[in-house]
Amino acid sequence: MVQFNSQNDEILIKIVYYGPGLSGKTTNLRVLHQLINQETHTELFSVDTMEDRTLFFDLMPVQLPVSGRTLKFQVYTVPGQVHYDSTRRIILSGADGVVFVADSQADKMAENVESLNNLHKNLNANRLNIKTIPLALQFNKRDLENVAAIQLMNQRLNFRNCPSFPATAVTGQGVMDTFRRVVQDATSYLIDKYHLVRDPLEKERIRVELDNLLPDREMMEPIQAGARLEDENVTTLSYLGDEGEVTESEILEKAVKAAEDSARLVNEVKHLNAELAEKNKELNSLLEENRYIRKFLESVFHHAGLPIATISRRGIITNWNKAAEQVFGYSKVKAKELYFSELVSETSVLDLQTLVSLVTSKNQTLISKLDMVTSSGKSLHQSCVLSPITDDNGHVTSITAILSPI
Ligand SMILES: Nc1nc2c(ncn2[C@@H]2O[C@H](COP(=O)(O)OP(=O)(O)OP(=O)(O)O)[C@@H](O)[C@H]2O)c(=O)[nH]1
Ligand SMILES: [Mg+2]
Repeated sequence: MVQFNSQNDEILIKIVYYGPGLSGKTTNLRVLHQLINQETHTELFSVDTMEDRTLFFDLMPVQLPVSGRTLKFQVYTVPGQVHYDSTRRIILSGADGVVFVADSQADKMAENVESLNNLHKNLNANRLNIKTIPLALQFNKRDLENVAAIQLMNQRLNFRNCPSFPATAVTGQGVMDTFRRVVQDATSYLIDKYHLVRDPLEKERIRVELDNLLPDREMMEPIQAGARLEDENVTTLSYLGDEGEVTESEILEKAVKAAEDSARLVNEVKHLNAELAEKNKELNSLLEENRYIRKFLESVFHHAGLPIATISRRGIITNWNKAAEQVFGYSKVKAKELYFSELVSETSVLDLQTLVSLVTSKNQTLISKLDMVTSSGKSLHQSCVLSPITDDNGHVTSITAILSPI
């Protein structure tokens, strides 16, 4: 189902993990999720599980920026249990690469062979060819005692000499090797098939970049055998459709579509949350800066050697610093009950009114001389700087008065 979006150079590639029940397909995805999630923060979705048996599918979208393009891998597992054949067929539709996870235990060989035949049949049903589709084999559970020899597994299962990997998925061994190979093979197969890149050097660059993006690093914690999916960082989804008169395969197709939509939405929400957290961080640092500036201005205001007052549009004193308390003899509390004009002698009241209306209407700073009076009635000849304080719309909301003796 490779899809291209030429506008933003996106290539969508579908990889399916196939194999008999309990062979370790879901475990592979859980390990990949742990290893890849560190950089890509991708989500692992599990749609309908029961006691850790996949009933529908698991899906892990992996987005890798490679050589100016975005490669979007949709990595699926199918349910291995024999009776979920139609689900397997539908999930396989449009696959661009397959990993066949075989169970290495000697007594599971017949199930492996049956599942491989089933893969052949279902690929055919989707008009895909098992002889040409990018395919990797994984011989899993090598840690167990009763395993078949690798040579025998290759003889019985590797019908076309495709790459095969021994693995112990529960501890992560072999998981990334298998994935890296199918990613490389599917990508180069599609690039060649659709002539997406013609320059061989560019192709090689893509191969190297993909290899670097998928390094074989250590797992953080081994997956516990039998650990429930819900215990981990896995989003479980259920399909609750309104089926009506439709066939089984229509229901399944609808369900796959619905689950994919849910998975996409959960991913979008996750990214939006991450953006929101980033914005919050920015906001917090702005708040911190604002707090600092405020403290700085408060300190300048209170400790300035000159009397400073702020005056509301109605002329009432709204703030009053220490120097003003000392020079005029009014405490801050008392001053805030006064009109600024009460500090001005009768001869200067008209001058003050003119000054205030000019500062307010013209939104500009003015300097003038005023005769003022202290609380004890003493006259003070002062130089007064009146400056407007405006809101975000440029409207003057109050005035600052800075006084100094002449
Ligand atoms: N010993 C051992 N157990 C493993 C290994 N890989 C997976 N298992 C266990 O095998 C069981 C089945 O693994 P899953 O990953 O759920 O198998 P599955 O292929 O997804 O099974 P279905 O969803 O039923 O098709 C779990 O208990 C795993 O812990 C392994 O490498 N070694
Ligand atoms: Mg499973």
